[in-house]
Amino acid sequence: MKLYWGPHTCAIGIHILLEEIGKPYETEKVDVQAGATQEPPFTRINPKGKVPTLVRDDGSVLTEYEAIATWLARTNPDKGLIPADPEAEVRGIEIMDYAVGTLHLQGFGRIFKPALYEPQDSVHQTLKLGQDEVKKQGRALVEKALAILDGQMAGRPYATGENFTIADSALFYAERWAPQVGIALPPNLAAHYERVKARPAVARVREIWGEA
Ligand SMILES: N[C@@H](CCC(=O)N[C@@H](CS)C(=O)NCC(=O)O)C(=O)O
Repeated sequence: MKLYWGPHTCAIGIHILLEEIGKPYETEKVDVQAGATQEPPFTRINPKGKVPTLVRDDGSVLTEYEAIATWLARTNPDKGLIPADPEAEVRGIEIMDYAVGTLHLQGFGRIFKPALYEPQDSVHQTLKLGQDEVKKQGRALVEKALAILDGQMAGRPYATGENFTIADSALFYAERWAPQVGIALPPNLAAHYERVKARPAVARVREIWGEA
């Protein structure tokens, strides 16, 4: 099994899950910043041009954060990375999907890559929505999403209750971008971020990523 990852990316969440599971795996660093995700040889592995990308032992390729996280959790049931209780499970999916689909891709996406979110067609280009405006929209989306997630995290150490699950890995990768763009995490998320960061698996990943 091999994880393709890039510095500063959401792939850290999947890397943390691999460390939590503790089975052997390989990694390959991709220079995402330099655009290596958008060209061969990487696009021959994942034509979507994104990390995380997981190549499994049978050679099949798995993409999309939630699919990879779910597969890792389901194939390692002893690790408890998906709660057994159905209500806790769906609340975890709810948080993970909001972290990936809204907080990351709608909010931080606009801040990190505003050009991709500017109107691309001739009709809407007349709106002259500049990159600064797109970034401003991104910040508003991030602040709203963080406030909602903060409410959901009240009174619980981890996203689904007492134990670390795949939802925490997603929440953690998104939380970690907030200070990088000058947005303070609200209190419950700040505590969650520190709690996850203190896990030995996270420390090992951060060392591999050259952050520790
Ligand atoms: N929907 C994808 C999004 C993954 C994604 O946006 N990855 C970013 C890094 S956080 C990436 O690889 N960007 C490289 C690029 O767009 O070239 C998922 O959930 O895995």
